Amino acid sequence: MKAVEVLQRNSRGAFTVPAHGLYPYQWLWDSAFIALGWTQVDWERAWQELLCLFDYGQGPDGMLPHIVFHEQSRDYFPGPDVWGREARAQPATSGITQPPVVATVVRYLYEKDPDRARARERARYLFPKLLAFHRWLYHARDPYRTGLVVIVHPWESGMDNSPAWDKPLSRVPVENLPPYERRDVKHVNPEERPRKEDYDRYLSLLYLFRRLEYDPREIYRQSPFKVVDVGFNAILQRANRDLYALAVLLQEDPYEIEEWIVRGEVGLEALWDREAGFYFSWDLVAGEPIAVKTSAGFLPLFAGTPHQGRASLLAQEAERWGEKARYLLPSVDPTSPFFEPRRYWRGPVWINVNWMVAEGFRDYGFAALAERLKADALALMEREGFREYYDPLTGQGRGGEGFSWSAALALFWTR
Ligand code: 9WN
Repeated sequence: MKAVEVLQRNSRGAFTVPAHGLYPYQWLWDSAFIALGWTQVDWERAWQELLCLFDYGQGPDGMLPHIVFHEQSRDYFPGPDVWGREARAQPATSGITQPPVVATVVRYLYEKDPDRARARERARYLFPKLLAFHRWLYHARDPYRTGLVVIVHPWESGMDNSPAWDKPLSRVPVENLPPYERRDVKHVNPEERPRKEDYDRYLSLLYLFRRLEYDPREIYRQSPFKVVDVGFNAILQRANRDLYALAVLLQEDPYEIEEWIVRGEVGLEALWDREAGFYFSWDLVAGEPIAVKTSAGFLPLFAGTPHQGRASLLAQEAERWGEKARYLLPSVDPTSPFFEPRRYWRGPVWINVNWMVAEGFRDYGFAALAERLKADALALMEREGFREYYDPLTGQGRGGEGFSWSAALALFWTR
């Protein structure tokens, strides 16, 4: 199937499901990448994807949920009944968020849409909503104004079962859960998905947040999983820069955003581990760095915060990963004991990560490496189709098929 056909098949009017069957709703960061793909087919449809996300998903406090449950579906668990937020809004949503890449995408749409009147109108409409989302992130997740926000659930990282979450997640007490039936393993080989132990803890966190009635202050206080994710914060830092640029272009006051950028840069660079020569996430509950090398550690390049010396060390690190893995960029250091080439976020290549990291390397002048990340991503998709992820050793496609953000980024990257 062609990339554009994948998007058309997964389109549900004004939003796009990440994969038919496996993921039957609208996801936050998926929609942002997907909108980039739609720009190559239909600019109006690209804007609709984002309008739909904000109009139906955003809460009155500015929060953007990781899932908007537009339709009823028995294909996915946990659904709206488990989250228990139907009374708050229709359509119902989840009660946690996801990496805030959306401001970066809105900036791109605003700058490149050939219909200037539409671009201005839509960007003006979305700007206060983006601002409200970023404000919510700081209020809810950085109450002590450190410049970095925490995630309270592995799903918020978008890199759900990254080995970086193993230790912090192991501290989450498993509740006496109501019996549940996973649907993901009906669509995908269980060896390519998280384990039952992980799901029990994902759900235990969900039920805790539900009992706390999704009150952000209580969630921040009581969540046993509280992590400063380097990937999430790097994406936020980049998004702040793009939001700042939008503010200037739209003649809005950029002062508040500037403050986030200044503090975010200091915070992000404090996640650099000098001994390892790499960026690590931080476990706020244990008060220690999470010394596991994952692809999230390259994302500060996308944020533009490292100085050239650190960027060079990251380039050398990527080259080392590339000696071991046929295809860049594995989600976990392929020389580490955590590396599992087939399982979800524990080794496979993900197209969206390749795109963000390649943008970063290109901006820092590592053109050959950026090209390799792109060429590898395109080769994988050419060979195996638009899969959710790929084995970095063999190139074999894994997880969902007809995956929207892979198709979208293939279109966008070859524009
Ligand atoms: C939970 C939709 C989402 C992506 C995430 C990816 C996966 C969901 C799941 O699918 O997560 O949000 O049920 O496995 O990890 O990054 O947004 O494509």
